[in-house]
Amino acid sequence: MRSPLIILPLVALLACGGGGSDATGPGTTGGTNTGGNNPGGTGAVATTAVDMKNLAFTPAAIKVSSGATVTWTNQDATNHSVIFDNSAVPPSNTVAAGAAQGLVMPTAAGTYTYHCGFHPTMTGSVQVQ
Ligand SMILES: [Cu+2]
Repeated sequence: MRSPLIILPLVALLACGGGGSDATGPGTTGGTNTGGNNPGGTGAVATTAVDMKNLAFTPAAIKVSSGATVTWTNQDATNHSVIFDNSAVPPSNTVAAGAAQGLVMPTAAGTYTYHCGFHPTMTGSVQVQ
């Protein structure tokens, strides 16, 4: 008569414990966010076109395929540039008002951050998948 009462709590404990540890198992190596299904990501937009507008990169965070060419278009009335923090991507020339420039992204997966050489507060990132 007592055995069903003992078994039920055990089943509940096993179900909770198993689910929790499985969910946190992968992705413990840290480093840059290269996960394809990371829910805590930056909300990167899948596009190869970025506007320089109102002293900001829009969208600020994008994701592209390996080796893609990303084009920045200056919609402002002042000069901008695109300087990647990783030297794997050569810096852009000065992008004059109304002009555009494309840069070839690396083939290695990772998130590459950049800023404007004229306006250090202008920052963005490209996630290469
Ligand atoms: Cu700028």
